[in-house]
Formats: sequence, structure tokens, C-alpha cells
Amino acid sequence: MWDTISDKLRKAEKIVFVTGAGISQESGIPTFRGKDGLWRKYDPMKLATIDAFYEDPKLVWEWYEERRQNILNASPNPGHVAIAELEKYKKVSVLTQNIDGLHQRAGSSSVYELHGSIITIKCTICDFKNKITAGFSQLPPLCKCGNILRPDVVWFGEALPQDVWESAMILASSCDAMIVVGTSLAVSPANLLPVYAKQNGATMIEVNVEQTHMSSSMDLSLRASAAKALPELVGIISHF
Ligand code: BV8
Ligand code: ZN
Repeated sequence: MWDTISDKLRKAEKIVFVTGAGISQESGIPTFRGKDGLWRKYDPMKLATIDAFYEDPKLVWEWYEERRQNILNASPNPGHVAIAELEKYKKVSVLTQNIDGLHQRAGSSSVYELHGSIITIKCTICDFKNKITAGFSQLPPLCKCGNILRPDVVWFGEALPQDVWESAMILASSCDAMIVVGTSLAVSPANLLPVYAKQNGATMIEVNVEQTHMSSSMDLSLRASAAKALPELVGIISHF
């Protein structure tokens, strides 16, 4: 079984990764549904919504600032680095649900942020958008136009950025292999991407410490952590 799969992976030209909070867990960033959560204090399902933001923008901003500080102090782990390394051998795209920017910091050059980025802010009214470089003197921060700024992330109930979603669907539907890493596949429409890849005959691999509802439809579901399994997997793929 392994040799057929490693054979298929070695032959694959276009490899797409779909990643979630689990790939950043070993960088010290808590997952949403894991028991390691800082989330006992905050409930992401309640806070990552437009209503929560308009109800209490200061609280939502405090949550994002706390996460942003944690992310800025974190570094990519061997899982992120392995994916970036693979670009030397294959055409690699990363479709990530994460907003932490660690794939880019690890060196991946083709990253699609399906749910936005915690280091970008935008105005709730005008078209101002910018990278966050420092902390804010007051929360919520105000735009030059006088309205409040928000993190440039996709909240529950909000549509994904149209251009990013379209590219993600095309990449998922035309790849030779898809490697799904560290995601519970609980959130739509991101959780459709592995379905598109499977429908188009891609070799399907999953790396997750737990089982997911798609584990049984994978060609190979590795019950392992991203930082351990990905360097090994990339080693196999890159040694022809
Ligand atoms: C949309 C950004 C439509 C913000 C995020 C009912 C009511 C209301 C809405 C819905 C509903 N049913 C469905 C919906 C739609 C909703 C949705 O899917 N809800 C779910 C919860 C039921 N989706 C949306 O609202 C999306 N928008 O549908 O819009 C629309 C269309 C047109 C016009 C208008 C509207 C928007 C969804 C995006 C939400 N934003 N993030 C922020 O981060 O603050 S989602 C957020 O949660 C993350 O981005 C991520 O996507 C998700 C968490 O999922 P995971 O990444 O998978 O993380 P999780 O903790 O769940 O799992 C971690 C996994 O890693 C586990 O499996 C674990 O075993 C594993 N793991 C842990 N450690 C390791 C590991 N694996 C390997 N190694 C390790 N070391
Ligand atoms: Zn503005």
C-alpha cells in the first residue's frame, strides 16, 4: 500500500496542501477545538462573528490582539518548513484556513489565506486596508475616516474573499495529490476542497493526530503530528 502511494506522490507534479489550526499547534498557537485552547476564556464560535464585533468591538479586538501577540512571538515549526522545502521539487500550493501567516514566514510562496490574515486590518466602511506593524494606543482603532477598523479576517457568516476562493477551488480540482493537515474539516466551505480533489482523482493524504469525518475516504490517513509526519512525508516525495 505504502509503495503505491509513495509512487503516486513521487509522480505527482501539482501538490495542494489544505491546512488548519493543527499545523500551527506545535508552534504554540492553540487550536479552536482542541483541549489546549486559550479558548476556555473566549469562545471562537461566539467571538469570530460580525454580531460579536458590533456588540463589543473592544472585546473582539482584545481577543485578536492577544492572538496577534502570541502569533508574532511564535515561529514556523518543521511542518511549515517541510511544506516550503517541497517547492524545490514540486509545484506546491497551500490553501490555509489559518490567519497566522506562518506558512509565508516558513518560505512558502503560493499561499491562499481562505479566512484572511490577523496581521492585516481594514476599515469597516471605507476601502482602507493595511498591514498591522505595531500595537494600538486604543481599541478599537479608528480609521482616518473616523470609523472603526477591524481585523481583515473572514468571520462566521461572512463570505470568503471571492478571488481566493475561486483559485482554491481550481487548485483543489486540478491537483495530482492533496495533503490535508491539522484540520477538523468542521468549517465550510473550506471543508469542500478535499471533496473536489477526491472527485478529480487526486491521491488523498491526511495528517492529523485524531480521526476526522474524511479519514476513511483518504488513500492514507497518518495519525501523527504535523511537525513529525510532514518532514518524513516530504522526504519520501522528494527522493525519486
Ligand atoms: C460562509 C477566521 C456564507 C477567524 C474562521 C450554521 C450557522 C451559521 C453558519 C453556518 C452554519 N452551518 C454552517 C455554517 C457556515 C459556517 C460554518 O462552517 N460553521 C461551522 C462551524 C458549522 N461557515 C462560515 O460562516 C463561512 N462563511 O459560509 O459564508 C456566505 C456566502 C455568501 C455570502 C455571505 C455568506 C466562514 C467561515 C470562516 C470563519 N472564520 N477563522 C479567526 O480565526 O479568528 S474559521 C476558524 O475555525 C479557522 O480559520 C478554521 O477554519 C476553523 C477551525 O478549524 P480548524 O482549522 O480545522 O481547527 P480545529 O481546532 O477545528 O481542528 C484542529 C485539528 O487539528 C483537529 O482535527 C486536531 O485533531 C488537529 N491537530 C491538533 N494538533 C495537531 C493536529 N494535527 C496535526 N498535528 C498537530 N500537532
Ligand atoms: Zn475608513
